[in-house]
Amino acid sequence: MIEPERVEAQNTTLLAGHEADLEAVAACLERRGIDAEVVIGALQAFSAAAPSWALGTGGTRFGRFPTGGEPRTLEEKLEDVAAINAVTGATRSVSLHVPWDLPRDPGAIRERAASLGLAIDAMNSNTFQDNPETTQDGKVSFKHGSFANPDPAVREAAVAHNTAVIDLGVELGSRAITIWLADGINHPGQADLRRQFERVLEGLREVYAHLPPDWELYTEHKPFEPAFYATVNADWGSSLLLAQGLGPQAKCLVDLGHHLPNANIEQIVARLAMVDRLGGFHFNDSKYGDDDLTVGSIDPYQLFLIVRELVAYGGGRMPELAYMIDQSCNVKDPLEDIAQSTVALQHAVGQALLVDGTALAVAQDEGDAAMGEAILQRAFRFDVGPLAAEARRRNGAAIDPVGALRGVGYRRARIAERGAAAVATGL
Ligand SMILES: [Mn+2]
Repeated sequence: MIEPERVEAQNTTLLAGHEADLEAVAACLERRGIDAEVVIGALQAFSAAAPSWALGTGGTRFGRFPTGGEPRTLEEKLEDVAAINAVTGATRSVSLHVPWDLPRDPGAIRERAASLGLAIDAMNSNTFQDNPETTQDGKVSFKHGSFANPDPAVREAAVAHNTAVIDLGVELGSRAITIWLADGINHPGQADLRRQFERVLEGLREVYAHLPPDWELYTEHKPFEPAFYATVNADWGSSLLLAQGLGPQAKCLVDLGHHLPNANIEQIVARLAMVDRLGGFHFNDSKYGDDDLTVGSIDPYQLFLIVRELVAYGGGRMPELAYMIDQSCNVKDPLEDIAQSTVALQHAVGQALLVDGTALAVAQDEGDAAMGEAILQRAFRFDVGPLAAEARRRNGAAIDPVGALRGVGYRRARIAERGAAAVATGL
């Protein structure tokens, strides 16, 4: 737990400089006819969930090098998310992955989260591995897929797991389930492409039928890995077909890393928004594939263009979607990594809010490509740092989140408390 007074103490030495920067930026915006207070307010309202599985160090099949002091239990994971929120003020919920997180007493977890100022975001099911809790203690296996499996007993187990995740989510106060399926094939001829899709849709229909009326179901697409020849829900088109085949409570979730290189993700966002099937977001960045790198660390302009589409969908403000940071860090302290991603998101949201939509529409109607691009870049190149910092400060968080985490010695204290060898469940 990082008490607000300790964060405030970290802010003290930065405050004078911050206030001078903020004043300069607000004056600059005023000359453009923009009220800095409106942007700061919108940034204060923004929050993205932290994933419970990214609080420990990530790894690849080649190795893993733990940070030390990783959370050993779900309760400790909640404490770490609360610590991130203490410095960002924009991490007000946590997304759980079942059965990596399997609370024995969901009511107690819900209360513990609430006492830390956290809500439970979308639930995530897991049929991409065999776990005793999901495979009837090994009676079935997801080796050849879950919903797409040729064996009806396996398909039934997949449905049962997902409905159990919904039931658990109801007890935790969640309102959505995100389903990412590993279903697919590695070899031509291994399964029928069309039949696989039909089976997945049939299975998801059973899960959909189990949804409470105020819930949503998100289908998350990904082109490859672990299936390296043909993945069932490979792209936004497949995801949209699934959502449309299920009903109005089914929407698509866009994970930024789940696209082939050079895919125009902002256009995908615009398409899904156009048909009101945009449900959730998993933010990260990538250079080659599903790299799970820090948000905005590789291509901040793409992130800005994507968030700009969201703001357009929201009619000038960020729409209320299920936002989550989905990343995995192999070398940084995972908490610092999520804090950095949150700051990057705040910057992208701030920049997107500065776009002059009216002038942009005029330029587009006049076919003025140079002006249209200039309007976007004018917003992108503006330094919204002081606005984001002020939003954090007003939310009781840190002007410099990573500096504050280090300043209060959060990791050092966790290593002392949990041990250098403590390893979190998850990726
Ligand atoms: Mn994801």
